[in-house]
This record gives sequence, C-alpha cells and structure tokens, in this order.
Amino acid sequence: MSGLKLYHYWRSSSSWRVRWALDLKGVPVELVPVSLLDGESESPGHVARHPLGFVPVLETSEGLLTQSSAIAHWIDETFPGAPALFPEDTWSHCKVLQLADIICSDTQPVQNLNVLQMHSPDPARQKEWARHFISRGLAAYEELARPTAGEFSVGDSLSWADLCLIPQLYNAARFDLSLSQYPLLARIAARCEALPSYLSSHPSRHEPKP
Ligand SMILES: N[C@@H](CCC(=O)N[C@@H](CS)C(=O)NCC(=O)O)C(=O)O
Repeated sequence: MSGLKLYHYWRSSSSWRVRWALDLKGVPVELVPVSLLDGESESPGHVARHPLGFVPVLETSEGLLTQSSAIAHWIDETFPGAPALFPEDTWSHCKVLQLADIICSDTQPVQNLNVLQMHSPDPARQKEWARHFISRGLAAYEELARPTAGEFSVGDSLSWADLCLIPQLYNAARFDLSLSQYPLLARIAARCEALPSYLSSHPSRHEPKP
C-alpha cells in the first residue's frame, strides 16, 4: 500500500507518535505540514479533514483517520509483523493501552495549546497549568509502569506506550519540568533515544527551515 499522507505539525507530540509508528514499521508516507500557530489548522481545508482542526490526520486509500491511537491500531493491523506496536497477548496489549491513555487521554489534552490559551493569555500561568497536569500524568505513568516495565514500558519491546510517553517527555522539557522525579521514565527515555526511529521522527528533524 502506498499513497499515505500524514498531516502533522513538527512540534506536536501527537503527530510525533504517529511519525514514529510509521517510521518504526518502515511505512512510506508523505508528510504534509499543517501549522498550529498561524491559523492554518483552523482553515476550512484542514477543518474539513478534522472537525477540531487538530493534527495528526492520516489520509489513506480508505479515507481519513484522526486520533493517534486509532491511527496506531490501523498501522499495526494494516502492516502486520515485527516490529509490532501492540503485543499479541491481550493483557499486555491492554497494559500498553492503559499507559498510552494516561498520556493521550489524561495528560496531553489538558496541556494542549487551545486549552492553555483558554486558561490564560499569560505564558507564566499557562506554564504553571501545564507543569501541574504533566507532572501528575508522568507520576501516574511511572507508578503504573513499575510492574510492567522491562527494557521499555511494557516488557522488553518498544510499544505504542513508549511512542506516547517519549513525546510527552519532550513536552515536559518544553515546560522546564525535570525528569529527576521519574527514574523509570528517564531510564526508558535513554533506551528510546538510541533508536534510529526515535531520531528520524524527532521534531528537530521536521522543523521547517526558515
Ligand atoms: N487525541 C488526539 C489529540 C490531537 C491533538 O491534541 N493535537 C494537537 C497537537 S499535539 C493539536 O492539534 N492542537 C491544536 C490546538 O491546540 O489548537 C490524538 O491523539 O491525535
């Protein structure tokens, strides 16, 4: 299958999850940048792709797909085989989802740009809000991952949980939140940072050139 297009923004953590999943599976994709800062994501063209004006959006031959977790499932099932984003065993699969949802449902959405802007126009108050919710989310992840982690968040294989965690750690750093309180997350991050798919999907590789 070819002809996939990913509408993304270089610094969006949700976009990074999907860039990483595609890269890890070796799936060719055309990356189409959509700026979150200059109104492009709110344009009629993009809102037609995603009613909330968010990224990522994956365009496939079957149609458009939003929501990074749905996209991850689609990728894993459409391109089966190693490396898998989700373990085959049901319990481990659900443990991956549990951790991923701590990030995708309970942490990233409350520090999203539109929430910060609605909270306050003051960057200092935005930062305080983001740090509060990110630190709670990461503490919960650390606790929940303690019994499941091996080399990575669930066992010894990289999974969708790690692909959600690491971009959230990047967001944490943007808000000057230290990882010192999360030794397990720091250890998983160090392993991930050595992976070629981490490097090629990293925001710094996709930052538009001036
Ligand atoms: N639940 C969505 C979240 C998507 C999302 O929040 N995207 C952010 C960027 S990371 C966005 O487009 N934000 C635009 C805004 O806040 O206005 C997913 O997992 O794909």
